[in-house]
Amino acid sequence: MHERARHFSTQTWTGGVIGLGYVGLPLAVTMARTGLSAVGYDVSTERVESLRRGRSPIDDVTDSELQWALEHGLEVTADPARLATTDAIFICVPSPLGRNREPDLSHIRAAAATVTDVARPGMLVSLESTTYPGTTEDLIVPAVAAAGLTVDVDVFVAFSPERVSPGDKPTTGDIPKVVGGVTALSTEVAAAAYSRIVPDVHRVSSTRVAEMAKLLENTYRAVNIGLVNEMAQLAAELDIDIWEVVDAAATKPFGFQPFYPGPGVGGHCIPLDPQFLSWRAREANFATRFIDLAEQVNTKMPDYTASRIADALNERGLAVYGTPILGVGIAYKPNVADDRESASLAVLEALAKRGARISVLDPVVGAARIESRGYPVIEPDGPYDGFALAALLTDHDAIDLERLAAEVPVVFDARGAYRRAGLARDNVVSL
Ligand code: SAJ
Repeated sequence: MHERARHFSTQTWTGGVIGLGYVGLPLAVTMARTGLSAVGYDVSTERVESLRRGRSPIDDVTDSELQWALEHGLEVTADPARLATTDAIFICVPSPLGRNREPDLSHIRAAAATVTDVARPGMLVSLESTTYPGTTEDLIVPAVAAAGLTVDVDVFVAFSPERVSPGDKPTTGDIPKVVGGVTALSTEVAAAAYSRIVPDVHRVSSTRVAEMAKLLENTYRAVNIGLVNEMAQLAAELDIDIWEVVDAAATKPFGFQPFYPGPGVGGHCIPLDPQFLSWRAREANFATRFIDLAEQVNTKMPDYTASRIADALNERGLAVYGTPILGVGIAYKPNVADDRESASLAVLEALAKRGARISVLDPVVGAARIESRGYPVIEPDGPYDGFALAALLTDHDAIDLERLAAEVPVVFDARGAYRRAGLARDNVVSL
């Protein structure tokens, strides 16, 4: 084993994390929990101040877990120079899409510039942000070269995709990690470091393989969600219950993974990550038809959902225009407070455009965020009267389905929640 790999494998070292969001903060806390030291750096001084006070900005790290880490080797700072004291730097910054759906690597570039300022001999630098194949070679290798360091001589460079699924367990420390270095030796050193943080490291031969593996994981989800969303529309035409169909198919113990229809695909991963691949493919004059078709189907789901809600009103002699509708759940998926890229909001916008009078109930996202989106707030304990229809768009566990169906004349269930809960109500219409 190379001396540097042995160092990461056997010694107590300090890991630096750039970006203390839903990926970086769990990683920094996990390092402290495994007995390593960690320096977490974020450009946001208010985020750093809040963290220093033991206030976690993300659901997957509790305040007490953060406080424990702060007392056991985690330092949080807004001073990038502190990263110069670390042995390894893990870049966990956002990688959004730009206005024309092209990769926006501005955060990764800024982190690379920080690496140039603080990198020193012996360091490992690992990029975790989701991006197109080739990014680590294009941006991180030049950054360490600009610091006068040479890969495999005095610095090691790798890519290791994050696999955090907000709101779902297991957490960072329990999920296998793919690790690919720019060279075999960088892979060995990176694998040695990550083996101290996660139980299961899967080595691959290059950063490009690791970058593409992440995109395949999420493209797989986007395409299969698109497939079941198209099946849902076909099933509705054939007057077949798609939820019953999926449950039946899911009894097959092999060769089938259930995906479920919904009002569309939200969050900051599934709608965006496949676009990194299709963007890179276009550069290679390659058409990624599955990605593009899935995106077409998924981005049309909010309008389709709104039209199905309009049908449900119409069948009861009601127009959308002027009708009070209760939007239930604006988070992008159940049991998270995040409403970024939420399809639920797109459905409500489509209904509001048709003149519906929308109010919103979302006990997880909370009143302030609902109001910031311009909707009147309905408190979790109600009352829910005065609405002609409730549109159940994100089915948080905290939502009282029975009360909703008892107090609102019609519930449009876009998530199959009533069926899953075994609640048969004749005033519930499903997607
Ligand atoms: N959705 C459906 N039908 C489904 C599954 C999901 O409509 O059958 C919708 C959800 O409601 C949500 C969107 O798709 O709006 C994305 O859902 P998601 O479950 O993929 O949740 P994310 O984006 O928070 O997390 C995903 C991770 N999820 C899982 O593996 C279950 C994983 O793909 C990545 O680790 C993560 O994105 C990421 O950070 O890339």
